[in-house]
Amino acid sequence: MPRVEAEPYPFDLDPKRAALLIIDMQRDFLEPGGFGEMLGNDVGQLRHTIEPNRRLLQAWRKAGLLAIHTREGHRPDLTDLPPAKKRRGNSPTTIGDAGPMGRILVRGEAGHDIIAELYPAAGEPVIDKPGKGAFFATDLLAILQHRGITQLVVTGVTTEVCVNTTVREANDRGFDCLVLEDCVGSYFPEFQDMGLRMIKAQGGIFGWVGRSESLISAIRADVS
Ligand code: TIU
Repeated sequence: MPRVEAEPYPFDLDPKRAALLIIDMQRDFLEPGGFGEMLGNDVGQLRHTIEPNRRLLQAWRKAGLLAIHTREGHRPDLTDLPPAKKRRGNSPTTIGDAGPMGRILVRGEAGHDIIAELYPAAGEPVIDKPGKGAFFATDLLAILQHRGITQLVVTGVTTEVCVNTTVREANDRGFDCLVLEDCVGSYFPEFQDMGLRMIKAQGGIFGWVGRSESLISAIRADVS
């Protein structure tokens, strides 16, 4: 079993039981004019995550392993949008309103889609989620169970919001999560740091934290 350098101690990857879960690498969070910017954030802060994710996804696919993508967003009629989420932020523009990449955080709009660099390949499940966690109101758990997945390598944005929420949900459902620090990003450097420390503290209370280079060398060594 490939051993991946990680904190608080090495992560033993079982490739047959592992999936890469890429959280919300959508134009709405990474490009100007979308949901991230609407919330008052500098979206440029997240762009350093694109290249390491691209390299990892390429190596992961080459090893024949399962990759799953998620997207945060809502139905065009907004029936799955909690009124509290619509109101939150007190912004003049909110979810469902028109923006330069289409209606903000609405399924089917340009801004809701995954960035070109990490676009899902045929056969890779895409999970549309209305919340921050990828397990809430989705079929992710069923998909993972049907494939016998017990380990998740988690990447994407943002570290302290959708990545952390998903890792906590996964942990309570019995999954081992390895979060890759160079492949997750936050609009706030201090939240990036704390978001990762919260996962690996107390003996790995929610999971492990590692880096993509270590995982890529472990999977390459395993397939060669
Ligand atoms: N605002 C923020 O940091 N994140 C989100 O709203 N969604 C995700 O993290 N995907």
